[in-house]
Amino acid sequence: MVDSTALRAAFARRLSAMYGTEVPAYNTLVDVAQEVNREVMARMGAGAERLGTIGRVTAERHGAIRVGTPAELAQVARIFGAMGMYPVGYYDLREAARSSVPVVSTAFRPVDEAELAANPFRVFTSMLVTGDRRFFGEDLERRLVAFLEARRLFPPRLLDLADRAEADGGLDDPAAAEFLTLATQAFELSREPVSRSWYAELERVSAVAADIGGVPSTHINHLTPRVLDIDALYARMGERGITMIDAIQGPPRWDGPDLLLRQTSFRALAEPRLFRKNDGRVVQDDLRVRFGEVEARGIAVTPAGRALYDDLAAELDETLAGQPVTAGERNAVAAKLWEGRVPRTEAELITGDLAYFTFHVLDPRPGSTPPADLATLLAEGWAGARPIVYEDFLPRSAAGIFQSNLTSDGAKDVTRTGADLDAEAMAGILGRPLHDPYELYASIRAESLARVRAELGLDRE
Ligand code: OOG
Ligand code: NI
Repeated sequence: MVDSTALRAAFARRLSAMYGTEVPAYNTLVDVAQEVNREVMARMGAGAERLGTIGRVTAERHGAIRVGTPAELAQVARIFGAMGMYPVGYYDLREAARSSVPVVSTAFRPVDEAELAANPFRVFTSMLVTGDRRFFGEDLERRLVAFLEARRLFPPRLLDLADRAEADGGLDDPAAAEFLTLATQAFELSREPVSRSWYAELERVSAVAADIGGVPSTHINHLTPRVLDIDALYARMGERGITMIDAIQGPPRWDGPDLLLRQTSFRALAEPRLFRKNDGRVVQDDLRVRFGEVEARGIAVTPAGRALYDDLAAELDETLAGQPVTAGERNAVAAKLWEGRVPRTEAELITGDLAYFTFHVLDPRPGSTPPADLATLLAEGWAGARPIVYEDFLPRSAAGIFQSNLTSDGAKDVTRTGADLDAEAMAGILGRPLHDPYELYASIRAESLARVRAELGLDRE
């Protein structure tokens, strides 16, 4: 029996091998990330593994896919469900992006502490909102929906195997091999010709809409390795001849704890695709939609920590509004802001309830009575704390990633009203609960605290 954890780990490896053949620059990114990770390990020793073992970090990837309809999204949920990946969080990129990104998104990922430690593979998944009048007029929506409803992204056999795997907790060897082959194939770049006029019509509205609804299949849009020092990686990619976008998104580099998520990417590469012209002739041209991205993950923050982060990001924007600054200058201003407002130690993040940690007993001292409150347990060395890794995404960075790879701004008619589509509606489409990331982190923290209290006998009368 190949269980859901093994299926997920194998799928991440298969996808990585496939994407490396399709987008060779991805392999360079993975090589450089691993080189940097080895150096950080050598420099920092055990400290380098504070946010995950080197085994986890080396295998760690996130992917991104984009689908067109609620029915397609529900199918994606079944395929990932087979691999122990569940929808977490709701991101509305229609609002977050300056240009035309008509999608709402979630991320499929493991939710338990042990599953995350075994393999945290996650896939950022976006769905086109065809009913949003700011992007699609009635006539275009009708033709778009007809096109999307006529295509089949996932073969019925793949969905059957997925359902079986989810019901039984895994698949036998031959079924697992078949499932992995079909699942990987479903995300390959298709060689089927694309209608040139249809693609172009959608592209005038949004390059993202064309990438999703202009073609008869879906594909993995990027696959992102994790690196322990993203600034070192950024510098080195330039030396390897790969031009990155001009910034690292997310929190600045500063000399306090790493929080949330920092990401950077290289621009989408021109890939050859076949187009069918209106006269029926098939020609080769290229499209720039797929890119490479890399990320450094920090500590998960609480709602209060997140509000602080959002405030600082807004303040940074205000401070720099209208000033042309380099990425380095921007980082320097941001780091200063952070130094004034974000605690510099993990202990203060805990007492200020700004970030999530798990707790474990360090020194049970049989015979003596432990203090009842967490702060004293930590201060007196009874218990220790370990940071919980941020497993999710940032809407602002996601919008930035979409944006930096659009070939045109598209057209968003802000005088029209958008379609209502909130987290609850998304859960309905998925046909399963949409997890709240904060609740997941809080419950991992609460479980660890309950273990500490039990071990120290604090719950006894
Ligand atoms: C997804 C962009 C979001 C991230 O890392 O924030 C994303 C996409 O381009 O489809 O992957
Ligand atoms: Ni990404």
